[in-house]
Parts: sequence; structure tokens; C-alpha cells
Amino acid sequence: MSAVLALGACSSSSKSSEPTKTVTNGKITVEGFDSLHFDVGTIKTTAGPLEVTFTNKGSLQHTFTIEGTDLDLKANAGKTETGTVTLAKGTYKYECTVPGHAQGGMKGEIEVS
Ligand SMILES: [Cu+2]
Repeated sequence: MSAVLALGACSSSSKSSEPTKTVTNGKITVEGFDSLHFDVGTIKTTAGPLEVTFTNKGSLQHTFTIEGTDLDLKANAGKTETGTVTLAKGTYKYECTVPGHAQGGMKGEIEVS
């Protein structure tokens, strides 16, 4: 539990401690974990369609949801969901919408240039 709390404390800034991934060929894969993090913190891409493949590596339900878009991938334990969203230039926030998960660290940003 203390590890989860520490993660939450770190993520009070807009930057997550998770790595940055740059999209190639309009596709990205994201993994979600029960420790309440994704395997990516910042996603960099260019305007246009983005295909997201989200795999839930945990035993809880997780989602990969981009605010302000209709991309809302809900994956049950061990499942993979794929969806495509068209993004305009700007910065978007994404998170897991299961209550408490974003606060625990399941969130990040997409920078579209
Ligand atoms: Cu979650």
C-alpha cells in the first residue's frame, strides 16, 4: 500500500514517472497493471488517427480512456482491447476510469504535434 501512496504523491505534478513513448505508424501499445500504472506516462504523436492496443496485465478491470474523445477501452483481466481515435494538435489526458485508479497513478498525457 505504501508504494501506491508514494506513486500518488509523485504524480501530483502533471508528469508521470513512467517513460515516454513515441508513436510510429499511427499505432501504440499500452499495458495496464494492478499496481495502478501504465507502462507509459507520456505519448508523443502527430495529428491524425491513432490506433491504441490496450492490454490489461492485471487481475482487476482497467480502462484506457482519453479525455475529450470517445476512446474508452475497457479491458477485463488479461484481455486486450483495440480502438482508434483521431487526434488534433494539442495535449490530451488519459487515465483509467476505475474509481481510485487515476489517483493512484493510472494517468498520463498525449502530446500531439
Ligand atoms: Cu485501472
